[in-house]
Amino acid sequence: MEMSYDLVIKNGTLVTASESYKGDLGIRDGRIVAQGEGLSAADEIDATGKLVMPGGIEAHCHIAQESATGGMTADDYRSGSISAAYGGNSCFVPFAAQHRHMGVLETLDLYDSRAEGASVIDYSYHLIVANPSEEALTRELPEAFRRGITSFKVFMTYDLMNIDDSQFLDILTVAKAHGALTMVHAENNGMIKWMSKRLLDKGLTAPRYHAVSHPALAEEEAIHRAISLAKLADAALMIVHVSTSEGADLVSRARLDGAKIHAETCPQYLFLTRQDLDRPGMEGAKFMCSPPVRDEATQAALWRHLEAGTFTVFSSDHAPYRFDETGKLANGPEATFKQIANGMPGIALRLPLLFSEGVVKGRISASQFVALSSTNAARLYGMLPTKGTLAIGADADIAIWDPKETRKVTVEDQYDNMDYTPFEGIELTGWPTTVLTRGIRVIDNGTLMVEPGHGRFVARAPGDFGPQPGHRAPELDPAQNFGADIAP
Ligand code: DUC
Ligand code: ZN
Ligand code: ZN
Repeated sequence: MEMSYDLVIKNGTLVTASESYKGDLGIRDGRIVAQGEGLSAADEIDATGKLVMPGGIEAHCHIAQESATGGMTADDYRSGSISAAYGGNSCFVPFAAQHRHMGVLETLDLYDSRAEGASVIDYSYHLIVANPSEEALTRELPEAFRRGITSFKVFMTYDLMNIDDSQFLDILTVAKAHGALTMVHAENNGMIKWMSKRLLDKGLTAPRYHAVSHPALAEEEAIHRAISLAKLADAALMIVHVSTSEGADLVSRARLDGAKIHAETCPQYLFLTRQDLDRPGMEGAKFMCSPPVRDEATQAALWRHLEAGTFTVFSSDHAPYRFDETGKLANGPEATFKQIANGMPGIALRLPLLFSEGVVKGRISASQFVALSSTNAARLYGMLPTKGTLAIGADADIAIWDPKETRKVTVEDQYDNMDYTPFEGIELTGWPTTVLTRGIRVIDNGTLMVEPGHGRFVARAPGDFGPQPGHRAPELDPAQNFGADIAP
């Protein structure tokens, strides 16, 4: 019997995390049901000369989220998801941020109310845990897992958010018991506070001192400690937004040793430097994020780690605060670097930046691009094989890219609620032309095709974190030590 399809994507180059091949995709009821040649349907997309890839999964972004000091991001689930879709994403996983006075489940309810009916692409949340109370550890986190929230982030810095090492171990242990993934913002709180105070005492308050106050050593120390804690708990860990070569070296070493350590880096650490913070007046505030952007030598080292596989995921860390009194300038034009919101937008440009500088420039393959932008996030965060791949039976979450189109980035072409982009003026080759979520065109040749609410909540399964390819010390490997480690 001949299969019928709602939609066929014809004549494209299909790219997965492992290979590229010419073929057609048949889609029915929102899922990929066939791959082959000569498929046809009443509704067809001709993808001749285009790349047909799993839609991006943006796994680190801040949407409709208040900071601990109360500032709200400029993007909500409507504008954030539209901007993400224009940037080639068919799914995203923002944060649901617990603040210390809130319960975990209350936090999830709040974000449900913010996302429901608003998003144009599918979504889930990572939970941010700022108060790992007994109640949270024993009752609420297990309940969050049952609701399909299988990852959460903790902070080693920020007085209003950070947890101590033993609380970190508690969370790693609960996560391990459920197959959830702990994520960490790894910077040493004391070093940053100490540096900040000394700078402010000297009257050094401009945005450029933000970078000075977050030394690379603060990241290196915290990543080392986070890896050690994960090893002690024998738990998997994702180190988000790695910004230093020293931090990436530690991750790479830990992976070689067989620890289940994953890491992420972001476009700002590959494309911007601390010189951007030196712009006159408060302009530098546009480039403030934590951890801060570094220097050209660091950019080169992070690219090498990206090429070599140290980083499992490449995310935007979209944290949009406008350059006005609702955002960066909320504390006035004289604010010190401590009083300026940290973060920058990038949800729409993460993939074009990686494609142009990574794939077009020959640093990574198209399959590595798919792995870094979609498949690996789906695997770690419990969405494979429904999302993040072109397998039969997967959701038809697809991005069709024109690998030859060249455009210059301008703020006017952005669909977020921001009034600047830190990537203004960069010329990029390779842009998404059509993005589907569950077989429906969300973006088609520059036009938004769906209403807010097309996006649905994705209840996630436990992720797949390993095994790592590394080796154990022979003395500890039961297959090699002749039973010497087994007690008599
Ligand atoms: N951490 C993030 O992950 N994003 C924005 C700011 C921060 O500290
Ligand atoms: Zn962070
Ligand atoms: Zn972030």
